[in-house]
Amino acid sequence: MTEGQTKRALITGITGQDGSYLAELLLSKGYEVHGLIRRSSTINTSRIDHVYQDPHESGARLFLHYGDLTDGSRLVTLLDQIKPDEVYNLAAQSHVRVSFDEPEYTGDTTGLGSTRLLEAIRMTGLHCRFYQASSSEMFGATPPPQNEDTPFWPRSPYGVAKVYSYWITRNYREAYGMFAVNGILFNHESPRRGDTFVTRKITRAVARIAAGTQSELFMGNLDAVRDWGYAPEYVEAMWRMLQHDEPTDYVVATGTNYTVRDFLQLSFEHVGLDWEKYVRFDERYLRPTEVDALVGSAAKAEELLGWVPQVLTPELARIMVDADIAALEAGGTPWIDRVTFA
Ligand code: NDP
Ligand code: GDR
Repeated sequence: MTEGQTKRALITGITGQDGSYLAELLLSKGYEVHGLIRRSSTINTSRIDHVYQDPHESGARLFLHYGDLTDGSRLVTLLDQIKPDEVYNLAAQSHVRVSFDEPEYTGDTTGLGSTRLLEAIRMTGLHCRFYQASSSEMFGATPPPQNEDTPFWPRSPYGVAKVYSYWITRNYREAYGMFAVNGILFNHESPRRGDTFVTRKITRAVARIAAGTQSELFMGNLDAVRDWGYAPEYVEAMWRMLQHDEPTDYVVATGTNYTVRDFLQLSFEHVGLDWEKYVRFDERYLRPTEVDALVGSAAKAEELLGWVPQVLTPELARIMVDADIAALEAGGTPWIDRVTFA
């Protein structure tokens, strides 16, 4: 593309946590943004409704298209129609616990889905840049700190599928000279985090317990250690990776570590409650193989991209609890957190 032209991006997974923030970031930078959405019997765009524009309006820059990572021919027709400059592959069956229940489906979307998208780019002859949402779950049982050189030892069908996607992305870079990069992101959370991930499950419960509408919270392994960052900052790192001169892979993390128990304490104490009075154990939330500790080193992202995390886990817990209280107070009115991208 030539200087001064509007850049065009395609985001798979635009209805998810990261996709919604990334869409806002790119819109704020003047991009035309295209998102892949799945057909469902109920509308599933609540995270992006506040930025949606009627395509009939002049100046609309956000466009949604039906498609699915399991449907390779659709990816070809879409890419041919949109001709994006940048493709962000964020779509996945992203829940680790669920991947043990649905290993084959997880492999199909979280693994093979990336090949379908890369192959669609190759078949359409586009010279676009490609971002793959790789994960710290690929490191699995390899002890922290983890960086770009740490060996993978995935511990779930999800982690295994992400390792496959990581390598196919590198292979297309090496085989076809594509600008294809892996962002190896550690856990990142926000008020838009899916309800069944541990942080959001905790902060929603805290808001309800504080309001007197819930009395207990059932949890699994409280000893797991994670490196929890703030999602709006992590989508900025994704974008910076595709603006860099050379395609390479990066770890994105805060470098700090907290247990699930710590996150419980941080969240409950923000509303003046003692978590131990409310939390109960339920083995259904355990995983057949657990990832004990993930703590990343993002030195390369800092050096090459100038990316440094600002919001660390204690502040993140407060942001999420406050947002869940605000959402409860809004009653049935749709509520979404607002972020400002510089
Ligand atoms: P979410 O689960 O919030 O969003 C996943 C998105 O993928 C949704 O938009 C979902 O659509 C879409 N999707 C799922 N299956 C398909 C499919 N077969 N075809 C098309 N779209 C599909 O994930 P996050 O936003 O948290 O994460 C974004 C990506 O980053 C994921 O790939 C995840 O695995 C990865 N990742 C996330 C980390 C995190 O801490 N959040 C850390 C490292 C990696 P729908 O709304 O219809 O369900
Ligand atoms: P994770 O996130 O598996 O790290 O994957 P999740 O929040 O689901 O679990 C984190 C840790 O908390 C423990 N845990 C529980 N987890 C859930 N969901 N529910 C519980 O009740 C519970 N009790 C304890 C888990 O055992 C685990 O150790 C996330 C996803 O976003 C992936 O897509 C992403 O790749 C990784 O982060 C990095």
